[in-house]
Amino acid sequence: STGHWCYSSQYPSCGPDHWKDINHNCGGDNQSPIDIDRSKVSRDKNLGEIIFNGYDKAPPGKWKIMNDGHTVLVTLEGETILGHINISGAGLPNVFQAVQFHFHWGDLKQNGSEHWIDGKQYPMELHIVHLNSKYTNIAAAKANADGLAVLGLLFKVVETDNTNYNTLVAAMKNVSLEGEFVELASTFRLDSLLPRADKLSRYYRYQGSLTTPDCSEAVTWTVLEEPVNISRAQLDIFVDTAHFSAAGEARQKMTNNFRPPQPLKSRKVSASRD
Ligand code: B30
Ligand code: ZN
Repeated sequence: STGHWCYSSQYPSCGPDHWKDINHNCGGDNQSPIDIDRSKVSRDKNLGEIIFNGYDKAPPGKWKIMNDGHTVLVTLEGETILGHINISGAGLPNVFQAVQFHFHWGDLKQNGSEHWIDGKQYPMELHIVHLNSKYTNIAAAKANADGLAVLGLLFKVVETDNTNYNTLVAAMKNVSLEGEFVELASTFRLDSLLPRADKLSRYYRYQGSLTTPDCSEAVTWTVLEEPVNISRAQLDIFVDTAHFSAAGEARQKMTNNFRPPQPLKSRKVSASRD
């Protein structure tokens, strides 16, 4: 079972150090996230361009944003959506359908990415979760090493707002407590959340896991080298608005909802061509 897991910013007694006691998977040899040591990655010529399908238009219909008590996530699933937004290429064994995206962040003083590069943690990380189209749901996909492809995007703080994030930032206040959900004011092009189009061909690839319990080792990870720009003011809205706690509970800010880097063990990290 996934029992009663948490981040140590909520309760130290159920934080990442304890996850392996709650779910055996979390102590496995293929866990995520990792610190990507660029001096040790090997270039793999099979890692071509990521083919983004449906990322370039705002789909009809609605997207739901929710606070699930450990992150804020937007679900992309739904009759009109599933099958229209997907990724392929990039050495992936199939077409992978986008099902949801969510964030991991720190606090006013602490960076909050899950993946690190060369010993450096970034302020925030976006995960766009994709399901191998040969499986019909995440539960089935989780049981297989080729089940999921997660695209990880690191953030960098810059002076000016990234206005492509305005819809999300504005919605945070409506999902400040666990269990709250609303429809977003509008859908948008998913590629508007990414770095510039000419920066998408450089990425790192390795085989890993979900970064939360049950820590299923079912994820082909793609971590883009180029960070997404966001302003401090926008990042602070993530840090200040969301709570781990539900209505009627003692308020606990949702901060530092990241798992620290896990041992690489015998795995290899590959880099795409430029
Ligand atoms: S991650 O991208 O490795 N951080 C799940 C998907 C991606 C990642 C972690 C977990 C996932 O689907 N978990 C099972 C379903 N979740 C709901 C959710 O989507 O995120 C239930 C749960 O975890 O208890 Cu909150
Ligand atoms: Zn995640």
